[in-house]
Amino acid sequence: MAGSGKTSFVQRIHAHLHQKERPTYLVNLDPAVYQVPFDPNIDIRDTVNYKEVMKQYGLGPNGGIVTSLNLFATKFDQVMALLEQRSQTHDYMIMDTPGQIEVFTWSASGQIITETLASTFPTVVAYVVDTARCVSPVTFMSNMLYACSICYKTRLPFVLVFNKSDLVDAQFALDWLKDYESFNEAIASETTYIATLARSMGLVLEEFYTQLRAVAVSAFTGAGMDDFFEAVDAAVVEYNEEYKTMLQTLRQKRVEAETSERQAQLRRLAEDMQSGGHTILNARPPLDPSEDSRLEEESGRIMASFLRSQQLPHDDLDDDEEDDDDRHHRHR
Ligand SMILES: Nc1nc2c(ncn2[C@@H]2O[C@H](COP(=O)(O)OP(=O)(O)O)[C@@H](O)[C@H]2O)c(=O)[nH]1
Ligand SMILES: [Mg+2]
Repeated sequence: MAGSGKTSFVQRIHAHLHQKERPTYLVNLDPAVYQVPFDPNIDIRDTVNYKEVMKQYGLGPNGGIVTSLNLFATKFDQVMALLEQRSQTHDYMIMDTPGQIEVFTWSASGQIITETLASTFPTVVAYVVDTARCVSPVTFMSNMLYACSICYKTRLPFVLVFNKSDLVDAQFALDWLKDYESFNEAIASETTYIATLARSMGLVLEEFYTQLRAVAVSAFTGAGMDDFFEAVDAAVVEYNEEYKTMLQTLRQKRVEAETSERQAQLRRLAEDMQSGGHTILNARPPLDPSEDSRLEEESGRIMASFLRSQQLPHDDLDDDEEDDDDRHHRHR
């Protein structure tokens, strides 16, 4: 959620773990952020110039973020190589995401990034909510529906973080989650259509909400950080027990479906070219795996030359020689 304190929370996590002498590896995935209060080890802004992307493609702010993420996703294999290397010396790797959830969660690149991470590392989604923006039961329910949609979309273990608890005590929100009756009481006086809808949603999703791991924190004061890490540890156990196998199976199925679709397309193409009694191309068996990787290399080359032609800086991730410092000159 934009402005809920994600970036401040990442900074707090870093400070908290630093105090416990547990090194963290920080990644900024927000191309549009002006200033980051921590020093990220990997920064999307080193690879993609968001303002230039908007200018060159004639895009607005959200389109610019999605396109920047898409360009970054084409380099994500290099990021993964770095992360795998650094994971040997770092207990936690924290990704700070762009503000609007739909931009990250529902974009193709957001999905690629999340799934790629989750297929290699125990991955946990922390959904940061501004507690002050939850005090009305109707907005609270709308926030929880967002949380629910992200949980279903990513299929990853989830921690709901009620931030800014220094401004508003978040206990009411934790109570509403765990006990439908207390939520129902809070909304009882409202008779609008939307309040009735919120009541019904609460009832339908009661089971989901009571299972949800939720914590109250303050990125500002550092309150609730131990609770947060307790929730993360429990989420990691869940990842290892349930999600890992499911993600690997899903991934395998998708690869198989894509391969057979590609083969069917090639077969149809070969048949079309043979029609009319004049054979242009001999139908041949489906492509073998080596042919597949040749095509991938070719498309990688096309993408690289496309990026060059757009004069987008894109080669900053090539060098990972520096010890624990993957930062580069920023194009801003
Ligand atoms: N009082 C208070 N303010 C906070 C807290 N966390 C973030 N903020 C403020 O909320 C605003 C948005 O924070 P930011 O981290 O940029 O949010 P993001 O857009 O989700 O990354 C900033 O003005 C922060 O100073 C908190 O725990 N307490
Ligand atoms: Mg931010």
